[in-house]
Amino acid sequence: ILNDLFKKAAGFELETSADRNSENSIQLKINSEIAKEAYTLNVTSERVVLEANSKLGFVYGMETIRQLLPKEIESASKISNIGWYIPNVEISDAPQYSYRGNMLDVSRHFFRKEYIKKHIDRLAFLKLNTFHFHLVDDQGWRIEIKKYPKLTEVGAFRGDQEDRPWNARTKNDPDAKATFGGFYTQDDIKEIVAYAQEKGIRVIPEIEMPAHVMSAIASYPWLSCTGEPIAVPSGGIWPITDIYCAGKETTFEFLEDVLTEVMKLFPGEYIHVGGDEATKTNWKTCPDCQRRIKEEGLADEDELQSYFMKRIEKFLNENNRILIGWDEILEGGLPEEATVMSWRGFEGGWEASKQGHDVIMTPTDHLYFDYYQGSPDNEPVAFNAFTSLKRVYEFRPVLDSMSVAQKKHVLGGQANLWAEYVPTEEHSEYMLFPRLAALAEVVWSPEEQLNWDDFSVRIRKMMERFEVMGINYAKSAYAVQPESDID
Ligand code: NAG
Repeated sequence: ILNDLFKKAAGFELETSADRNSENSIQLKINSEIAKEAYTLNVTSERVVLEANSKLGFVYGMETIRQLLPKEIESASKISNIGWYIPNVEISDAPQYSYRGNMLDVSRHFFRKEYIKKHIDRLAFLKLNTFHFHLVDDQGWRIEIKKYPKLTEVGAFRGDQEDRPWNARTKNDPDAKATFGGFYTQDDIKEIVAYAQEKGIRVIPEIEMPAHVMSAIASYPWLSCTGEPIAVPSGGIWPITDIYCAGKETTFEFLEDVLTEVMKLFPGEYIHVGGDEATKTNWKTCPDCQRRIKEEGLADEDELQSYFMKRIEKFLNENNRILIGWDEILEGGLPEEATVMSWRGFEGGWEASKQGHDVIMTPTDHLYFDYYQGSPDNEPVAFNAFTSLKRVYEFRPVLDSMSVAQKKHVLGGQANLWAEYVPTEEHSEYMLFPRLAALAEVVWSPEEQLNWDDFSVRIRKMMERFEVMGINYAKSAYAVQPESDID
């Protein structure tokens, strides 16, 4: 990490040596008494000593050294007249929560592999540890699946005919009109996952089901109840009634094939399978779905979704993976080992943890970064709701009303950037920064140390560094902070 930075910014590399007494050096020591992920950093006028007991501990310590160095370390300008000093400090540090994440929706708008890698660097910079890759949604299927080539031949591209805000990019580029989209080849995915691993970031793929899958049904209409052809839609369409058929066996064969390829590409324990916002209108009239309900002795369509998710969970568990789903998977009964991502407030997380399930908190009120960060009068068009920097900072993963056992099940928090209104990579930076820094602090630091007044001063310094890093952060995060009139 540091070598790369020095090479780019200063034009020299650090020398490595086994000499323990050398001055003006950065010493790395393995210390078996230090907890996993923790590190200590001791900077005196003689030397810098970083101690840890795991790769992650060293990575976090390095990122701290990086942040203590002058901000010019972030530029690629080969500056020669800078003294690369860092302040004398004594730090003993470790994360509070084991899950510190960010989700990027690359379906509503596609972001290139190069940008994804850049984004992963920035997550590492903030000591976040999880990148949730939302690869499937109505507006685009973004991952190559060899057995089903149409998923990306057809499902990764959409025609944008209507004049809607989320069409901003294609509107400005008429040539892109008919073919807006893109996807990651399996080689791209391997490259991204390997890159992330190197930086201490795990990647969790999300393969949505049973709804939010119009891109898949457009590619293979036999996946739906009616089998009728549909097109990949351009914008958000609610309620989401296009849904995989839960009655036909072919749906499950398809999903198991897809997940088999996905699991080969993503070695981590978690696979996210969505589960949100499934309107079951089609299931109500589909003879296959109704037959399934009868045969399985299910009470209604909610229990049919639960049957669906449980079947997928069984398959994932057989492959030693853990299922994550949005909090709707509580309805009709949770799969046995599922981890729940609580987005419609904290309630789903409260309930799931009560039932003994692990939980990741990602409530709309604090962590939806597709919402406005300031007054809509001064901000580019966004989803019509509000998540100010301060609101992000006020997020706490656990609730006072939770028992000790429930609190233990809360793994951490995650900010979600849905991309209906995020047509470009630059715009995604705008929505993510500086808000992501607020989340990073909240999930890393002990609660008693969190202090908005203090953060609000330090974040200005951080924004100066974002500037050097070339991030298109929201400068308005400071100009406007009304505790909004928007709900
Ligand atoms: C929800 C949808 C998501 C959408 C977003 C907009 C979840 C789990 N589902 O309606 O597809 O993009 O909110 O804020 O958030």
